[in-house]
Amino acid sequence: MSTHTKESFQKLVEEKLQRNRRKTMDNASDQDLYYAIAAVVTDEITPNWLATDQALKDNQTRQVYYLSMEFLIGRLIESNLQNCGMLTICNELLEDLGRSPDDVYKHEHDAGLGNGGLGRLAACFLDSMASLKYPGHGSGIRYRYGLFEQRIIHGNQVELPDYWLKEEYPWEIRKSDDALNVQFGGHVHMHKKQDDTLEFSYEGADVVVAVPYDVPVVGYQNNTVNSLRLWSAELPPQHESYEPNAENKYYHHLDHMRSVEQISGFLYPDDSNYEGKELRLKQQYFLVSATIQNIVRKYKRYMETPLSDFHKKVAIQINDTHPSLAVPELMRILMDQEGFSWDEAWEITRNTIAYTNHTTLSEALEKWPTDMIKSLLPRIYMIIDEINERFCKGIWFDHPELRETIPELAVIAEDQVHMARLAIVGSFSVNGVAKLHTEILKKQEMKNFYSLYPSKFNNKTNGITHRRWLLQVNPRLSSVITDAIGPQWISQPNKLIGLMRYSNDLPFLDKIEEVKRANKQDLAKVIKDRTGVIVNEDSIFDVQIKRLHEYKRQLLNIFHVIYLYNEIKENPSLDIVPRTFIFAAKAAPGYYMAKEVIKLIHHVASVVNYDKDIGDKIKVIFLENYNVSLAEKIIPAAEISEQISTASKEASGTGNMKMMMNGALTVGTLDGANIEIKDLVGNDNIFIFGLTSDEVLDYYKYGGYNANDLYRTDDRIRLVLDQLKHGRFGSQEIEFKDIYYHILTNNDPYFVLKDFDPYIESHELIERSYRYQRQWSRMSVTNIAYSGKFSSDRTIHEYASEIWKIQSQQ
Ligand code: 26V
Repeated sequence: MSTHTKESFQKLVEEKLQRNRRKTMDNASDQDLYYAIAAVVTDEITPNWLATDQALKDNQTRQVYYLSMEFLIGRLIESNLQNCGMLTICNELLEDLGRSPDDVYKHEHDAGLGNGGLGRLAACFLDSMASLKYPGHGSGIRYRYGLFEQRIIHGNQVELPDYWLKEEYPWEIRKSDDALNVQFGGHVHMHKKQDDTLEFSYEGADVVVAVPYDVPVVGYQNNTVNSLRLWSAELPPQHESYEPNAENKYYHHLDHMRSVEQISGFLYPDDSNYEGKELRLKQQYFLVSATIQNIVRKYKRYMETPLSDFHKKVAIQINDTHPSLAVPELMRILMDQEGFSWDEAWEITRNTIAYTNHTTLSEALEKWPTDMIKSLLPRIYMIIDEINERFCKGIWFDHPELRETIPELAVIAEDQVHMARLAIVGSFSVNGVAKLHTEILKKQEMKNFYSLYPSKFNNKTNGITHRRWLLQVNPRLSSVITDAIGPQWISQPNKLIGLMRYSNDLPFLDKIEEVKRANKQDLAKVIKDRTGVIVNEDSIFDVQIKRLHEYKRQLLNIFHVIYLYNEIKENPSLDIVPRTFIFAAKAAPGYYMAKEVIKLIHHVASVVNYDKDIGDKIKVIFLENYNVSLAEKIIPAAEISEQISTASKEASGTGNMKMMMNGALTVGTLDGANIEIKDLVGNDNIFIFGLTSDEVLDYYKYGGYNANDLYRTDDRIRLVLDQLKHGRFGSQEIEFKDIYYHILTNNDPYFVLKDFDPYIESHELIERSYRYQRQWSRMSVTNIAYSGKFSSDRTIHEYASEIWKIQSQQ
């Protein structure tokens, strides 16, 4: 950890300004300062990075690799400064110089290499692994374009490419020496060897070079630096088919180059309606093949034990099914390159790989057409086919009771490879991400697999890094907490429970209220700058920020807003506690309904925000381009956290945890981790409403719900829906008939109308509670106090001891 003083730190920054930017403190721009500070931090990190790596080699340590198509790390400048112990002096220095730290740090473009929860979870896990000194590394793709940038034009979402690498990215180091080849296409040849075993070779494959870029993952003030290795796809140096003189060859060459570089070109947006796109399959194999070859190479270089002990030294966690080709790829390498028999290779593979499931939405489950895998990855297909054969035979002979279910279990069925089934069969652990989610996997979605392998299934409730999501983003609250209970909560987040002693302490509650007020003022400024709307700083800040999806039910939220609007229009003197409804969400570019909802929110906003009868009783704010950095600004100011998914659909949710930790109260369904929040804080400190997951699942199974009945019998619902149909929000040309018809003709598949009444009631209770500020603040403190459980440190300890069997390197 750094021992710098402000003066010595300033000197280093000046040196970097001079050497790297040809500037002095006097003429340096904010951007120059950003790069100079990042360079100082890099110097600080590097010796520890080398030492962490060397110690793992010296100690022959068992390690884990977290494979993920997404790492939504956001900005690193502040967290790296903080974790090296230099954030405070850096902020002070900048302020002394009359600079705003925010203006300097915002020159780091968010690394938006993820869609949402799954990618951000991977980033929180990296932070916790390093901060707890676990030997764990990330492996992902260095997409040249991250998740699209969102602009809103006349209420419509427009997507722009996110070229995050336009300026130099100071944290990465290109490691050309460690580049590896990944092969696509071609043909497989079989040869019988003298001992009658088969040998496989490939011919005519296209070779793509995987070049790693390493990003340091800095532990919190503990001298540990792990790695996030991001792979970039490039053409081999002397591309064989290229003959400089032939003109058409030149164009062919350029074409080929483009197609290779596409592999790490952009991140696919998740529209949860799974589409088997060939380029996405290429990306997945590219990640998997480069990563596994790399792990095997490293093992052979540094481990003294034979490769047959691979699974004793290596665990590979796959983040959803996206990297599940790790199963056949490890088999391929062990058999075709390292000479293991099928049984030996299978033993190693099955004991190396562990799989996390993040969704039960059947429409999101990955399946690839067999023809696509066969032509793109012929050898991998042969291996999957063999895995499937052996697996199905095993059931037939050893589990006659499951014979009937073979079509639902088979890895290959109806000309498709089912990736979740491949991942379950080829791994030693299958985990869900919250208690309810794991139960649904065991009892419903994967029940036959559960009866086959009961001991593989386990739960690991998600978590978030409290170092970023509390300590870094909410310095005011952090210092109030530290003043009350001391700084131990930073390394032991469960200590936050000590705040319960202050839940009735009036001076403490005063401070909590002051903090929230100041954070709300900060956010109000951001809102004003970005939207021009002035919000009432005394209103309830009611926040729903997450990917836009029908199951997350932003529609229910905006229906509530419309209902309130109608109530006030009906009775302009209605005494309500003012509210600011804050939304931020990206919709997948091809997801029509999601985009309609964004448009609706905007049109409601433009009616409500400028209606004289409404005044500042209600404001509707949509902040565009939701990303990690925007979340960091909104969350500290949130008072109500909207977690209103259709029960059974949200595997866990992690935004719920972030807002709870910052003192917001949850209004939510009994879904995902909301249930575990409720179990901790008790019913009095959370607003739970709506159908339970059993009720939802029963409706799906047995029917019995009729949305049209509700439309007919509930005047409030009918009014809202009719307003959509008749263009009350919008104009002649812009109406929301499609939403109207979608709900009524498809029988409201996400139960928006069914949960409308209990949701309104919950909000009425929220309003009554908010009027008693003291009581509200007590509830808020209770939420903060119990949020320690949702630190990803707890989650990572559980993964480490129960799945990975790795030790902290104390
Ligand atoms: C699917 C696809 C399909 C095709 C193209 C790209 C793509 C990208 C991502 C996905 C799956 C997304 C699944 C996901 O994000 N699940 C969320 O995981 C969170 C962390 O466990 C959890 O808190 C959320 O409840 C869950 O929705």
